[in-house]
Amino acid sequence: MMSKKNTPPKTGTEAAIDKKLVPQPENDKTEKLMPHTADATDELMTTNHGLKINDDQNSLKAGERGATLLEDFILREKITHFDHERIPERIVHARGSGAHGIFKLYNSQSAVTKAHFLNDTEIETPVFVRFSTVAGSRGSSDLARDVRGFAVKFYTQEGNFDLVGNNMPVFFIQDAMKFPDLIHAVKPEPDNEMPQAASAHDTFWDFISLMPESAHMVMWAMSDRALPRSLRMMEGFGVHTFRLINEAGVACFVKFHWKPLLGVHSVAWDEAQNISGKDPDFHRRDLWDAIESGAFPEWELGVQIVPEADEFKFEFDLLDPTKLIPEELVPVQRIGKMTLNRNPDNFFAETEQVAFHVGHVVPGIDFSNDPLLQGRLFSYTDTQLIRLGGPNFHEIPINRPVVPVHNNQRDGHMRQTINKGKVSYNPNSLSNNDPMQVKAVDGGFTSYAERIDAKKIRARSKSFFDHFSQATLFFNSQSEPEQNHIIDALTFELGKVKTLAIRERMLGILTQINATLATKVAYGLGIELPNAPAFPVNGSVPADGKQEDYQSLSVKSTLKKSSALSMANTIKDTIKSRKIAILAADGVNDASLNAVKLALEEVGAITEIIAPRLGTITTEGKTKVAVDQSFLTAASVLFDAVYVPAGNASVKAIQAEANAIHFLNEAYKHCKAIAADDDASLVISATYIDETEAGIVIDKDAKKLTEKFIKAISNHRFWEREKPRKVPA
Ligand code: HDE
Repeated sequence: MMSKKNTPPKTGTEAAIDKKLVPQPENDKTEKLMPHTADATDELMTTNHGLKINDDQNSLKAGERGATLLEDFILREKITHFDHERIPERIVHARGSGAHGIFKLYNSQSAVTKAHFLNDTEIETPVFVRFSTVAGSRGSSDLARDVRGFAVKFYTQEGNFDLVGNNMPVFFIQDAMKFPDLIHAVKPEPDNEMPQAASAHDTFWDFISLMPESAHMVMWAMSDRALPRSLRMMEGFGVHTFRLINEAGVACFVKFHWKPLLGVHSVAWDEAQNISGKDPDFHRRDLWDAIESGAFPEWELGVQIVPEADEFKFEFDLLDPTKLIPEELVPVQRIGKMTLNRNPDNFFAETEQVAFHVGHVVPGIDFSNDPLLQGRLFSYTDTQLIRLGGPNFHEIPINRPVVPVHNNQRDGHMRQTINKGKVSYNPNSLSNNDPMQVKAVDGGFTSYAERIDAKKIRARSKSFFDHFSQATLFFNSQSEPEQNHIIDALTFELGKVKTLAIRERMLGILTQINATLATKVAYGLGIELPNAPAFPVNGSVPADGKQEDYQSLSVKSTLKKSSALSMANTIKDTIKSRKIAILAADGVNDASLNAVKLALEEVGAITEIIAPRLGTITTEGKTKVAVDQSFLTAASVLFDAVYVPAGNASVKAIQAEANAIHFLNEAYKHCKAIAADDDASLVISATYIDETEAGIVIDKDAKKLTEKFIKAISNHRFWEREKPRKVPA
């Protein structure tokens, strides 16, 4: 029998058909349209032109000790390709992590939109999602204090729909004209390129302190929302108001939401800074591991629908991206579920080369006149031209729609399609006018015929001038610990600002939001609270700026609090995929270890045994148990909770291990659930842990202990423990 090695290499199409395709094909037709993946298993090594390679270890030389010959085309091909392996990183959102999945609709939305994938509950729409930070470079830490990008590409049967959103529902600026300024201000300062992936520096706060419209977003960015526990535990928002259009042509406004089924959870700032050192890939790893282990992340797609007739019913302008629609005013209807169930095969080919664009819409979805959205409609294609090197980036496998593409666009860098025939224009008679344009009734896209009758003008609507009422609403809606975290974050960030005038100006903004907030930050900064400035702030308007662009109206939100804005009100009913550290050593008690470990795993948690050294530990009952990590490689910040089982020798060893005591103290400091067998309380007494506090579970009875421990872990954190700040670690 001929071995596989002797069979000729497969053609690209053959290779594509027997591989996992991207995204999963649904039938032969889409399969042929789908990108090729390559899997070298059991294949021969060739050059890029198909020549079989005989020696991949040595370059061609003039004798064993001689110079390398220019003739070595194999070496040159390999090195040349290597020299060109990098492409420019994204100007913003450079650091990202991606995953494949599917979207399934709960019930038809045909009353409001004609988009097929939102009409037919039978359709499973493939999706590719890319999560990102905004400010840092590709290699920066996942745990920077930052907004997270939440971009979803739906590969629908009517073409690709991209929902390119963030994990915060508003934005810093109202007009696309200011975006380059915002990004220049937040990026590392251009003289010394510092600091990386951080907003805690002069240029960012200089700009922000001069832009009162950013006040609401600043509250979000300084809140724990900027420090997600996991990408799987973040909300997502389309931010802008979009339009939905139904079959009858009736439009309504819509805000898109993603609601994570695991709840919305964050880490502490001190923890985030530690994680950045211990595991800068923390979020990327968490997403990857969850998908590999079958704990597929899920979000429900939510919509807030506003009839066109209600456009002017709100205290704010629906077109203003610094405003959200409180859920108390317009409830979020959950219309479908997205499940991420497959990791990419290749980071570069998929996560790096994916090109999102707010302008990728399908019939039934349209834009509003939000001036930020309007600017984005230009930017996303433009940026791909430089990043992906030319106009054919839509042919890159991850960007291809699952439906056929036919038009008269031709040629350009790296064209993949081989268009047949002479005709590349329309109208034509030589090819029967093919490809033919499509009537609206047959699915051709038509823009919503919004009536426009206006003068050309460079100005902002006065309805955009209320800059503070929703910033105040957000702050007032937070729990006390969440408010304290915002105060701490602002004190930290402004504490890193060197220019006193910037700090003072920012305090002026904070006084407009909440007096206590401003007073506490001023105290932390050791400066006097300035008299609340009425905008425009004196001296804050650029010399050539128009006064009215910097005005702020004094508007009070009628709504005093919105419970959806606080993470304290999130779902806390699961410990699925949470990571629990079990601190053990030789002599650990079998029952005390196994009962709790099994019970936690049964409800979907992941446990790891941390011991003084790697290898195995021997239990009291003489069983050998594999150690997952030693105290050298593990860190409490990478876990959600800690358990210390009984067993005399083990307890003594853990008590004597400085790193174990530090581990527990740190978990305590970060307000995590901590449990110990009653017989392990010697360990607890060597720490700062106060056994009487919430989230500390000590029990002799393993069953009772597990019940209480599971409840405590699902609560995520016990922020009330933070106040006394007893832990110096
Ligand atoms: Fe983006 N944004 N953005 N943005 N944005 C980009 O496009 C831009 C804005 C968002 O994972 C870039 O392909 C302008 C708001 C995400 O690949 C670029 C303005 C929101 C991602 C760009 C905004 C976003 C980007 C850089 C103001 C939340 C990552 C690379 C008018 C609703 C997508 C790229 C991914 C990426 C421009 C504002 C979300 C330069 C001009 C508001 C999630 O085109």
